[in-house]
Order: sequence, then C-alpha cells, then structure tokens
Amino acid sequence: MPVPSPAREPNTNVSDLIVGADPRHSLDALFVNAPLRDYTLRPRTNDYTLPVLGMAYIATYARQTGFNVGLLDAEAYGLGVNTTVEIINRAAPRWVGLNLLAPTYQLSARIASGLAPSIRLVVGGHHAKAMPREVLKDPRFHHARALIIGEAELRVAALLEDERRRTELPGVMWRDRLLGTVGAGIADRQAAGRWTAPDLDALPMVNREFLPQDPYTAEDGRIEANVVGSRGCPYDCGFCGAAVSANPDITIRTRKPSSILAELDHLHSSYGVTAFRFVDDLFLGVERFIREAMTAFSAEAVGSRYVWDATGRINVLHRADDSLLDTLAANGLREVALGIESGSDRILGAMDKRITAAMTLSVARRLMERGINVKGYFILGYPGEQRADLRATVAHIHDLWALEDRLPGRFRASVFEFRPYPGSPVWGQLVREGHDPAAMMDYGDVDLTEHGADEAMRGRDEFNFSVEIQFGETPLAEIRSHLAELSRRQYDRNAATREATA
Ligand code: B12
Ligand code: SF4
Repeated sequence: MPVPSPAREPNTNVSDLIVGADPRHSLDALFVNAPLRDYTLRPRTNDYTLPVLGMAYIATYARQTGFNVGLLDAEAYGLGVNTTVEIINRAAPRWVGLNLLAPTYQLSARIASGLAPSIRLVVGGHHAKAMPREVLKDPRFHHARALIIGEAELRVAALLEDERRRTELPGVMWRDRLLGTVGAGIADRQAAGRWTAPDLDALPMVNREFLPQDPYTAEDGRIEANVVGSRGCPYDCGFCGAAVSANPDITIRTRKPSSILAELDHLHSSYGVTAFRFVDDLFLGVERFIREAMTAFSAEAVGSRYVWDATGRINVLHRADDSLLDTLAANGLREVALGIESGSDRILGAMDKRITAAMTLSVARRLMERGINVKGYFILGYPGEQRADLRATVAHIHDLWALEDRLPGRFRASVFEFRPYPGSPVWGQLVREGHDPAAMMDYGDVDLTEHGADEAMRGRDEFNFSVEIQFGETPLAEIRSHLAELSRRQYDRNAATREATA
C-alpha cells in the first residue's frame, strides 16, 4: 500500500495541531478524532491515515452556520491520550465532539474523562449508534450533553446554537444527571428526515482546512484527495458496521453527479488534485447510479484529466456489461476496492455477501484486463470458518495474484483477522450463541512482527488488533501466521512492481 506523505506538514507547536479554527476568537467547538492507540506508550509506525471526513463535514457545516470550530486529529498526528486531553483543555472550547468507533472507544472514553468540567461534550459515530445506552451509562462520559445517532451536521449546529434544542432533535439522546434516566429528543415526523438525512447536494463541500492530511502528495507525485459520493449501503454483510440492518436511521442516497464533479474540479483548482478516492461505504453499488455518473463523467472528459479509486460490489460489476466497464476505464477509474472476503462459497453465504468465489475471479479478470486495479479485502477467522474454508481463501488470493501476473491491471490483497463490531449483523448472532459482549469489545494490539513480517506490517500497524477469541476452527496463532505470510508476500509483490516501473 502506498504511504503518502502529508501535503501540509504538521506544525511542531502542539496548539497549532488544531486546524480550521480562527485563533483570534474563542472556540465554539473542537471535534476530536481519538488516536487508534495511545501513542505515548508506543510511537506510530506509519505516517498516513484516511481523513475524518464525517467530522470535517460537521465542522464545515457548523462554520457555515457561524460558529468558530476546529478539528484535532490525534490519529493523524500520532498523539497520546494525555497530550490530546492537554491540547483540548488548553484550547478551552465550549463544546468537544468525539467520534466513537468500536476499537477506539476506550481511548475516547479516557479523553472524555479528562476534559475540564466547563466543557460540554457531544458524541456520535458508529459505536454511539450501536450502543447508545451503554455509552451514556459509562461514568467517563458524564460530560456528555448529547449523543447523536447518525448523520450529525444539522443537529450539531442546532446544539451549538442552544443546548436546550436537544429536546426537539430526533435521534439525540442524553442522560439526565439528577434522575439517571435517558432522555431523547422528539421531532415532529415531517421534520425528522430533514435533521437526520440532509440533502447531500445542499450540504457545503468539505472544507479541507479541517483535514490536516488531505489533500496529500502520493508516492507517484500526484496530489490526491478523499471524497464521499454517497451515504449508506443497501447490503447486509454480516461483519460490517455499515450494513443496512445496523443503520436503520440512514436513508441511502447518492450525490448528483454534477455536485460530485464540482467538488473534484474545486479540489483541482484549489490544491492541484488530480487523483480522488471515493471512500463511501459503496460507491459503485447500483448500476443505475453508475450509468448516470459515467454519462456525466464522459461529458466532462474526466478520464483525460483525473484518475479515481472507488469502493465497488462484485455482484453489481458482474452484471455490468463490457461497455460499462470500458466506460469506467475510459473515465479514469484507477482502482476498485472490493469486499472479496473469502474463497469459500460456504463462508460467503454465511456472511450474506451475495457473491461467489467464481464471480470474483471473473470480475477481477474483466477489470484488470482493462487496466483497472483491484484491491481486495479479505477476512480470516470468520465465525464458523473451517480450516478448508481458510485454505480456500489463501488459494483464492494466490489465484488473483496469478491473474494479475498476466493482465495489465494490478491486484493487491488486504487481509484482516475477523473481529466483531457491535451493531454489525453477526454481533447479535454471536451474543445469542453465548459470547460475552464485553470480551468481544476487548480489542488489543497484535504484533505480527514476531512472524517475520516487520517491514510488511509497518504500514498496516493500525489494522492489527484482535479480541483474542477464536471464532472459527483455526486457532488464532495459525490465522496470524497466514496473515503475516500473505502481508509479507503482498509487500514483496508491491516492491517488485515498484522496481519494475521505476
Ligand atoms: C474513511 C473511513 C475510515 C478512516 C477515517 C475514520 C473516521 N474516524 O471517520 C480511517 C482509515 C482512519 C478509518 C479507520 C478505522 N475505521 Co473506518 N471507515 C471509514 C469509512 C470507509 C468512511 C467514513 C466516512 O468518511 N464516511 C462518510 C461520513 C460522511 O460519514 P461518517 O464518517 O459516518 O460521519 C457521519 C456520522 O457518523 C456522524 N459522526 C461522525 N463523527 C461524528 C462526531 C460527532 C461528535 C458526532 C455528533 C457525529 C459524528 O456524522 C457524520 C456526518 O454525517 C467507514 C465506512 C462508512 N462509509 O462509514 C469506515 C468505518 C467507519 N470504519 C470502521 C472501522 C472499524 C475502522 C477502524 C477500526 C479500522 C481498523 N483499524 O480496523 C479504524 C478506526 C479509527 C478511528 N479512530 O477513526 C467501521 C466502524 C465500525 C464500528 N462500529 O465502529 C466502518 C463503519 C467500516 C465498516 N464498514 O465496518 N476508517
Ligand atoms: S461490506 Fe460493503 S457491501 Fe457489505 S454491507 Fe458493508 S459497505 Fe455494504
């Protein structure tokens, strides 16, 4: 995986790590992305992380509404928990906003408990949605004046205006400090959708002042930026926090192609960006939208100006005819990220992936024939996975590498050990089977370097964590040796390609 360097170097003065705010005025809100690890204990081993677009959307909207807001990305700067707390308390914002994800929950909770008493706290993000009552009960979140379920741009701005408005905001919860009960805002039915599913074309474009590492210069010298073209996903893959059953609040929707193109052109004229990454749950997920977007991209000759990467779905691309794939290639599609997950149809069925291993090989071949690169995500150790299934996944990856060797497009495998996320479809199944929810959330670091994959693991350090529970037939130690071996091979293949193209 390329490890791009930030286009804007972080400043050394820690208070300067707060981006996007006007330092001449007091801060209405500071949005904080917790680090993935406490970097005081162990320094960060890579220097790039995807930008926190969700929080930047919230910050952009709040600024447009008239508030002075900033963003502190503790992961991007590799900060420790105490340093993060010190920076926040020194900045003394009126509100702090924390994005809770399952694996960073404990670090976020430590940050929350260190906040000065005068600071009001608002929390959101996937984990807040999956376990709102548990979060509000956690004494470390006693500052929390509001927990927001789902897309929060409009509701955060309303809270910054007046905290008492929480009673009229749908999907907002809080703990009554005296009674210990949980309160929830109630909106009239017609207004609810306006708050929870804002019109994506009416939202302001993300202001990149809030993103310290985006746009950035990639290894090949191109300036790249991450963008979001849609929200929500209609599929229900068992392991996924974005699955439709885990997100009943989301109205699945796409931006108008003209609005997407306007953002690409804006990023090009303001920062010189020529490469874009759509980090949506699923960008190339519905054929009707792909066709509509490609008609607009062709009309604007996007392929002669830019390249772009996107998430896609194997079953949808499998149905697409050759001319649509030709159009995608002609319009600059550089890489598609596909959830391949497994080489075993039995496990793909258990995951409700709606794909087969044969379908994957066919789609990957058709894409790579056209020079479109494929990034495949794989999971080892899914609940119910037997040794034969795992062997099929390893063989599948080798088959895809073999395809790459004879086609113009590249293939890279991104392999993970399975870990459960609250709210994902398989979570409920595991709880019903008797797994302890607390144990399933006890995410800890895994050091794969002992399997001899030091350099290969460096850029992927933050992805190596585990709950130390064996969910399939294969013991974790064996899963990790496969993980290290596959990562090392992928690393060597990347190095060989780089050398060949240098
Ligand atoms: C880009 C991305 C990343 C980026 C940035 C993550 C981030 N902090 O936002 C990086 C690479 C850093 C990342 C890392 C991880 N990610 Co990630 N990531 C995504 C991805 C693909 C897109 C996120 C995005 O920008 N969406 C678009 C914006 C508009 O939506 P949003 O982020 O959800 O934000 C909206 C709401 O959630 C809410 N909100 C967000 N933040 C806040 C904050 C406050 C205060 C409030 C009130 C509301 C609020 O309002 C936002 C605007 O409407 C999502 C999948 C997805 N599409 O959501 C997975 C996803 C969020 N990631 C996930 C996971 C698990 C991880 C990692 C643990 C991965 C890993 N290491 O294995 C880490 C966690 C690191 C961390 N501290 O951020 C899971 C979360 C599952 C869960 N239940 O926790 C998701 C859903 C993927 C999945 N399908 O399972 N990720
Ligand atoms: S893995 Fe991809 S397709 Fe499946 S539910 Fe998640 S975002 Fe949707």
